[in-house]
Amino acid sequence: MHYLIALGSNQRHPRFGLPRRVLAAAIDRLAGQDLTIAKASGMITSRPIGPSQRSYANAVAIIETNLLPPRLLERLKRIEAEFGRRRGQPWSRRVLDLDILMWSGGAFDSDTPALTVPHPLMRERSFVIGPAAEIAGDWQDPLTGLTIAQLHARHRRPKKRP
Ligand code: PH2
Ligand code: MG
Ligand code: MG
Repeated sequence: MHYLIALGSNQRHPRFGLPRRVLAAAIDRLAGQDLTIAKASGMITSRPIGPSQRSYANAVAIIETNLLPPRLLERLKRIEAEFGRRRGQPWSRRVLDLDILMWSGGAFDSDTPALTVPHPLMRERSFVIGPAAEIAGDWQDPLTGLTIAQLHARHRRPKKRP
């Protein structure tokens, strides 16, 4: 199956360096015997949403793997931990954040937000939808029926007045 995953960093890594380097290293680290990187978007710098003041490097990637969402999430968490991610306050600064956004299996419902696919906040986040439109514009959100390209177009249109 195919997955769309989000990468984010707003803290440097002692070895890899600045957030953009962290994301590049994470993409290298993700690839393996049972997981291939099909496409990676360009990287953007985005203004932080939430309590952390530091700007983020963000990107998305399409990966191909036979792992089901719970196993893939375990893998992502393990890589975050390897990169020195500390479990702290929600949304605090982080060396590496890897989130599952969508998968080719449609919706995956779970009590755990991290395992809910599509990612519940994905549609509102320009730092996700922008890079995603670059490599996965034709992917369809099973909840709204809109493609990523359509979600992206909504972000670009000025907000309607009430
Ligand atoms: N991730 C968050 C909270 N806020 N802001 C930006 N710009 N980029 C992120 O990746 C991000 C965020 C929680 O995961
Ligand atoms: Mg996140
Ligand atoms: Mg996360």
